[in-house]
Amino acid sequence: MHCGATWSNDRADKLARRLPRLQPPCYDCRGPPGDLVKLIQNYVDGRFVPGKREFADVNPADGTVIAQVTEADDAQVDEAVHAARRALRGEWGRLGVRERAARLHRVADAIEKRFECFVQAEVGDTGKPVSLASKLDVPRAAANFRVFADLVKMAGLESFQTETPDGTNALNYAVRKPLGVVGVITPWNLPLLLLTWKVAPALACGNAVVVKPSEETPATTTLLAEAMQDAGIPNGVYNVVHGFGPGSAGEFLTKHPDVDAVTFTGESTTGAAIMKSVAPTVKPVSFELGGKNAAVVFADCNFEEAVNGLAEAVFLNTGQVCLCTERIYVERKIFSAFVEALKQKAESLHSGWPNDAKTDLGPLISAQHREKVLSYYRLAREEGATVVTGGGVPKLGDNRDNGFYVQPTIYTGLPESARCVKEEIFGPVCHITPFDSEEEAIAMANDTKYGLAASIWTGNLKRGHRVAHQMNVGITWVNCWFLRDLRTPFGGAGISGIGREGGMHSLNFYSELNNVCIRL
Ligand code: NAD
Ligand code: 6OD
Repeated sequence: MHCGATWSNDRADKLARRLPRLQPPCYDCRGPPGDLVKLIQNYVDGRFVPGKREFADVNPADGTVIAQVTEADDAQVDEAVHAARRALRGEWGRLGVRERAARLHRVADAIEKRFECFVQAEVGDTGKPVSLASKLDVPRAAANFRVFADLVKMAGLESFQTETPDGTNALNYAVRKPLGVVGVITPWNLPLLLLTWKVAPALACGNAVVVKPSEETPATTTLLAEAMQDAGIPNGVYNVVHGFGPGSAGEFLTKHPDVDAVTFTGESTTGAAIMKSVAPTVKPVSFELGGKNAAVVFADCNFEEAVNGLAEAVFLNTGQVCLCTERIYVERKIFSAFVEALKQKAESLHSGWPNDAKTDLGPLISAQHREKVLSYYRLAREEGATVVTGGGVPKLGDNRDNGFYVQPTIYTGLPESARCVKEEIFGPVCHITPFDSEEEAIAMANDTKYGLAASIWTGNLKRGHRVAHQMNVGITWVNCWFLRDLRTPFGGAGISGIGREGGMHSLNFYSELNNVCIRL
């Protein structure tokens, strides 16, 4: 299985081969190499610092504890925010855009230098296949820094020469300034990719950040601190506080009066809680939230391409990508053949150890998340679904049975009102429904509160455009999935998000524009 995000797999393969192979563990924040259980610490003002309490970092492939993580209390979050504020008043605040961009390229270099270390840290925390972390997560982290470094140097701003009816002339032009201290809160599914997707443009615009990674995946966020040091990013510009959401580092950060903006990726319900937290201090927010994404497959599609593309869209990262497809609508003429072909694909996927190059499917992130996914597997049966394949836990015959694997699963036969068709499951699962007309397919695809992504599979490009324009989502793919130029807008409609990031949209969120008007 491969992922076509951003660039071709050939290029990612070449990059992976060219980069040095370092042996993990190679990051200081985990303590001396050879320790069985490492300590992942907070990173404040350029130093790794312990906290008063610790929690366990678990490897989802076999349920073992691989590290202890220090939880930041409110005093440490406060320290991190003040360190960020001081950094804005120091060297970082005085750097010109060219030098800032040069340092962001150096962050990308530092990530590439530690390529294997990042891959292993991500694989250990998430259980995702090493092939995926090497082709998608880590190359995209470096790419995020390079893209925004280049973009910010090129970014022009509006200017207007104005003449009023009474003959007064004025020149208006905008000046881009940083927002200040940005709180960044990220989820566990693509930890490094989604973190750097926000940190890179925030730093490109001259902000300082305090980041709170998911409690499930603290490692690569912490390792990034070493890349920041290597790249000459001044102390206090990048700070990491570990912990949970409510009553912990997440909530302390969003409520902090000296945090100027919050950028968040995660569940829609968490987005709603964060909106409440930031309301009293009126902070701007950017939210990338959940999805219940649809695919529409027309009978005139390239059948093999559609089956392969949707196998990837349903099962990549064990279905734990916000853009994954959980609802597939297939034109009735090809419905049975499509269901059978996708079933064969699902059954051919290898649920292996994450570090085995042949592994297609890793575990889910945690015991708790597996229980959630399995509760939907049970619910689907109660709601009357036909189980095409899967629906349970695989028997793997070794320590993986202590991990959090589930079977890739396909259902048919549910009404559109069923909870399994309406609610985000976030596992390797989809429901397939037949349709008879284009209008019916569009209506069913749009019948959701979410609005993140959709894909259309057709040999008729005119139809592709027509249907794509009617999808109520932030991104629609035609005959592909998860392929995107990073300069384009990314975000969700409905409860899938607020605002757009990507390219200039990111730069505009992470800066304050000051319109200067000069009377001529
Ligand atoms: P989550 O919302 O449970 O947690 C995300 C982060 O928010 C974590 O760091 C968590 O500790 C923190 N958090 C939780 N409650 C908080 C609170 N009250 N205040 C402050 N911080 C809080 O999400 P998750 O389970 O980590 O990730 C999966 C979800 O993320 C899915 O719904 C998925 O669709 C969504 N997601 C969306 C996108 C996107 O781009 N739209 C990308 C990835 C994931
Ligand atoms: O590719 C990206 O930039 C992005 N934000 C992807 C989101 C994936 C969700 O899990």
